[in-house]
Amino acid sequence: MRTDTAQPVRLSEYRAPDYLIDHVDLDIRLHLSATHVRARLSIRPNPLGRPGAPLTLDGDGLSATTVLLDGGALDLGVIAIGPERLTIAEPPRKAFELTIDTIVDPSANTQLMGLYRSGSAYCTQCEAEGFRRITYFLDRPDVLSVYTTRIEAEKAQAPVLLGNGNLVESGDIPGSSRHYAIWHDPHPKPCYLFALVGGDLGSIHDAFTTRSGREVKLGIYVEHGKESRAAYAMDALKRCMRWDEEAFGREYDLDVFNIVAVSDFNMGAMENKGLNVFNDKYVLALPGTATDLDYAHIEAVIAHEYFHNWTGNRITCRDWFQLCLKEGLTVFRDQEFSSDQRSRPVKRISDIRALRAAQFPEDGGPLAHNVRPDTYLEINNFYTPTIYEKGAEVIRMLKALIGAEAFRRGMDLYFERCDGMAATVEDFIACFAEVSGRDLAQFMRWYSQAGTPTLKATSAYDTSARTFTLTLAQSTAPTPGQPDKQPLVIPVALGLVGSGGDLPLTTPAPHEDGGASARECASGVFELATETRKLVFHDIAERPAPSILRGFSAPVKLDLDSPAEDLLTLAARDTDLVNRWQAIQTSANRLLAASVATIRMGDVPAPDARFAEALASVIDAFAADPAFTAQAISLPTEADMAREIGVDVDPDAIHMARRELRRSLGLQLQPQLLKAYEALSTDAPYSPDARSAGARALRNTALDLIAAGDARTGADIAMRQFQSAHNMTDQFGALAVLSMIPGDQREQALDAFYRTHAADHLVVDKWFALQGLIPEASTFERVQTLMQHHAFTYANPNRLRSLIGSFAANLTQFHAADGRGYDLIASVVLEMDSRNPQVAARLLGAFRTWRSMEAGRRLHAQAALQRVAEAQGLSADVRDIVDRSLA
Ligand code: 0A1
Ligand code: ZN
Repeated sequence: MRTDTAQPVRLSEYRAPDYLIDHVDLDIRLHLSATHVRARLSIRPNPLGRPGAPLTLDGDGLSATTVLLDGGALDLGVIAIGPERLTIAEPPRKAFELTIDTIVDPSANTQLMGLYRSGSAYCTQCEAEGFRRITYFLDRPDVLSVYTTRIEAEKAQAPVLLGNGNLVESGDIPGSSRHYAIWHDPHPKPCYLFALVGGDLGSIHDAFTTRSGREVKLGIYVEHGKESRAAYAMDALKRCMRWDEEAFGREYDLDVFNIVAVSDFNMGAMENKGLNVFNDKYVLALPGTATDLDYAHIEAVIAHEYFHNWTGNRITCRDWFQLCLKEGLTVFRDQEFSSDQRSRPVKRISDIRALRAAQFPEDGGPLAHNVRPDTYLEINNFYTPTIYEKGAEVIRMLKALIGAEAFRRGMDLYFERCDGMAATVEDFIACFAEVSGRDLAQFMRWYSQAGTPTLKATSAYDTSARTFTLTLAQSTAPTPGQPDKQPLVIPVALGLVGSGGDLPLTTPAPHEDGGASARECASGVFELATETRKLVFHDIAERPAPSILRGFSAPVKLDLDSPAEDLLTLAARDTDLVNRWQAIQTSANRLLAASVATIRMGDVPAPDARFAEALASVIDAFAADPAFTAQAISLPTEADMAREIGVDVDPDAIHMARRELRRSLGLQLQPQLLKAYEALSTDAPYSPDARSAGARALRNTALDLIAAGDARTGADIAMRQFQSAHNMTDQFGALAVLSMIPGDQREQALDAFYRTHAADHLVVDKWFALQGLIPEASTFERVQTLMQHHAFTYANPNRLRSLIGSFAANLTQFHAADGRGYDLIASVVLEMDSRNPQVAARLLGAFRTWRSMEAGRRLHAQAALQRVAEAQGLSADVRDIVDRSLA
């Protein structure tokens, strides 16, 4: 394991590799604890590198049994071999071949990086730096090679042998119980996209004909007996293949596309060329085992990995600083796909929620970093919401700024110009600058400046002049290492909502006071590129309610001076559904913030009748769009409130304020909620489509609010739903409601659920997760007891995340006033670190908001972090996170 002495890697120090590896010929003989790897590497000096430089190949925990140069043994004085590198001081100045034999132990690999075992299968994970755990290599994304892989294994143990690219040969090995398969991938790729799988797996097969008429064989490999659960993933795969042809003109480029689902995986999935490996939770679904949300995630992750074939694989990253080049862009692409398959505004709302829940706290805390970082200690710690989700927001803003048509032309140019390259963000942005004729130099700051900007909007209406003046101002608070911030280019999509709908946006000419360009007025997207900008709208006959940042046109915090009535107007009438939802959220945030303050003064908050009325009208109109209604009546979460409050956070006061608001709304709105609940009840067979899922979402959200208002009524309905449900969405929705109501009924329902689903690990994960989230003091003991449950294990990342990860996301209990929540997580991180540093480091990220807590909690959090920091032999992963968290 790499330990905590890692040296920083800096973007400014990038140098082209001194050597290139054109061909990689692998012969991998799979054995449980001693797999033999022979790598034949065709190496040549890079004309762009330093002539005569030593050749240093990366390793991680390796030892070589043989090293041959052009078939001959190497002198010990010429070569140095250690676990972390293999160096040849004076390699030939012309092309040569290096043959390296290594032996690795997949069964002992608990880090799940490199070659490891998941269940009874062999599989690999090489991004970011896992290939160096298989063989010595130039493990960097700008070294692209053509791979041929021969895989050999016991036929009984691994009848299925899969590799990248196309299958060229397979057969038995005469006189032995073993067999082999040879795979060839004609597309040069970096080693992080290498993969192999060997195992006794079930599979389903299908085919896809590309628009140019090529047939691609599709296969999804799963545990035996789970084949029927892969059907939805297969359907999603075919839909996203078609979509990429239509939306981006991208066709698939091999004869086969295989997906393998494994249950031990550090992340969601991996886009290895032609052989995607998935965490099985993003593949397996049946109505009785997966919720609507699971189905939506499967669709999105299948699409995400598939879309990487162009954005990531055909065009890869020059170095790991450019990670957002593939990840932000590919998230943007999968979001667009899901929007087209489902409801665009509802998808946008859930993406906004996710961004605020995960990325905003990262950007506002000690782990804040640029969308393109300048430096890193451990690259595995940069698979973050900032790289992924904020990275996608940056692409979305680019599209808003230059328009859909120029955006598409820019993408076309990028695919044409950079195909086969290891590219940079500059290469990408240059394509859009070229097609749009715009100078995007300032836009690049989105990549190099961390922190969430605040956009402050103030407005004034002049009745006699019939003008409406909107002043926009931006500011970004300092982040670690960046005390001074520069203005960004912020696209602000705007509407002025009058009594009869949107008012025309007419301003003076651009150079005049309050002016804007014709393009801005026509598109409704105004650019804030300086610290402040004033916009004056003419011929405004009545005071409008400004709808600012429609569609959440930029990843900023909006500070609005709009009066409560304006928000209610928007909640009722904004043509932009995202802002209609946002107006309700903003109203709720204001009420909740006031309640928290009241509670902390020792008083009782008063209910707000107007807000309840606004929600009542939203619920009354549910039939038009149940999925939207479900989002609209879901109040900000406790974590949302903590973020809004920002400093001196008291989770217990937040919990009380939210509980009180939900109690009063649940009671007042009970008739409307019951009506919607009943109206949406159906005996129709389960279908995961967006409309049916939306109906279930609203029913479950309504039930949740009913129970918040009146626990007895809610529990009765939930129990009935729990017992009669014929799909997991309804069953788990009911269980989630019951889990919030203390008493025997809850325990019985939890027991019954476990007994029914004990054999299904993905459902058992849900059972663990639900219990870690209960906002009660007894949850601490419950979690400790569950850690002794025979189904709990540190060895499986999903299982660890389900119980411990959910507890770490439980605002009141993780941040318990006596610090025991912090201690528990710190202890689990330390326990986990020697086994799987990536998962340990990610869990430690739960502390990212510790400085925003009130003083008592802050001290406890700091002490827990210090305990981690002082531990001996920490991994580089945890060392990096703990040091940044404490800095
Ligand atoms: N590139 C993958 C994410 C990923 C990154 C690292 C991994 O190592 C354990 C695994 C997957 C994606 O964006 O889906
Ligand atoms: Zn990705």
